[in-house]
Amino acid sequence: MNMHIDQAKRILAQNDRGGYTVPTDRLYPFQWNWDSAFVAMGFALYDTDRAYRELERLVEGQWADGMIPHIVFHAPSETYFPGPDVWHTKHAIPTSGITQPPVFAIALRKLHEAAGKGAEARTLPLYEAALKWHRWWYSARDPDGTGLVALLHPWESGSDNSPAWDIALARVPTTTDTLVVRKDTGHVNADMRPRDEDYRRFIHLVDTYAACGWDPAKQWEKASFKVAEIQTTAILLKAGEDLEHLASLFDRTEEAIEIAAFNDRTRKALMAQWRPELARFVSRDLISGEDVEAATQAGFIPLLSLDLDKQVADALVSEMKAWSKDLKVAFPTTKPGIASWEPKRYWRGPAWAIINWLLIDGLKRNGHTAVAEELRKSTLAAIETEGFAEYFDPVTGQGCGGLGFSWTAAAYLWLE
Ligand code: 2M8
Repeated sequence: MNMHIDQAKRILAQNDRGGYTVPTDRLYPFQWNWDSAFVAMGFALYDTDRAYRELERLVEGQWADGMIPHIVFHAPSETYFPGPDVWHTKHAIPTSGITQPPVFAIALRKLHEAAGKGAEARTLPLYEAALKWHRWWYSARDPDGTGLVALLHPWESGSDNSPAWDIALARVPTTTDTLVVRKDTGHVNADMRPRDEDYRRFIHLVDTYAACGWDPAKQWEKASFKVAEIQTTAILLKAGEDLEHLASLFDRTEEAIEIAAFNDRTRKALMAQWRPELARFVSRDLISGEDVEAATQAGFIPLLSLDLDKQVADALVSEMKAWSKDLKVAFPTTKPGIASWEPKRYWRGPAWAIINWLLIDGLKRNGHTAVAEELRKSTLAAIETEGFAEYFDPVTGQGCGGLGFSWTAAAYLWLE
């Protein structure tokens, strides 16, 4: 018996706060959106009831307009900033006012399949919640019908301080109405976290949207950060495929047609973001109208939801290999050696188990099984050596950030 499996399950149990799982104690004391979707997939392997609970508790935070917030503040905690008082949202259970990558429907399909006979009654309400959320993405975050969805805050990407945001975020003022009192740097080394200036801009955006009363149309108009983002869009498309599958399974024919139309539009739009000269896909800054050319992991995530021509897939894979050369742990979230690369600073270089998970699925989908297998083994080895850290320094392999981390545990269970 592999003892790491037991440890992974123990971490998920320790981070349980009553049907939902915190990412890690103290540093992240609430329920996070995409963390919970990954965690649900982990639970689906051995406890489907608990896996459903995870998604059901997340949906308690869903807004009337369909958005599922990035944080649900089920119970108070003083160990995190910004807490509910900063967001000024109006939902019965306090939540943040922004969202996160829609991994939810990917998890739901896996869970439905794992639960087997009789699962439909429990899956259906969650399917409906997911459909409402996908409709929200297309209406609130792609009002012009381009097929790519936009983020109005770097936190929505899940890759908070990625170099992908450097140009767009520099336009956001550092002034805030809210006093910025960081708690994260009391839990982990400040060198591993976003900078103070990033936090001031993050909070400026929160203040701006709170002043819009969290109305999507007003936010769209006032946003000084607006990026049509490929990592999120690629995840939305994969989730859309899984949602379409569930709709057909449940004989929801009209909904299946509606979702298929979303997916078709997005598939074409995503493909149009391929840049052969960079051997990557790129996001688009909707304020400047320019491509986001920063070299980050996001450029490879479309592998997850596109069936690429061999030539394109081969080019992506050889670029991925070039980035991983000489690293102890793949896959780096920023291209090693470039000016913005910082191997210990959060989303500016480190390797993350959940990103590897998405890439592994994408590599397999596109026929690169040997590379997928290599990445799977290196992810497991990193965890077995260093423990269930939030992320890993790709040069030294050191586990960094928070420890006893839920999504790293879920990734281990899934990839093992
Ligand atoms: C990190 O983000 C939060 C804000 O949402 C933070 O730094 O305070 C990111 O790694 C994000 O992707 C993740 O969902 C969250 C909880 O693990 O932490």
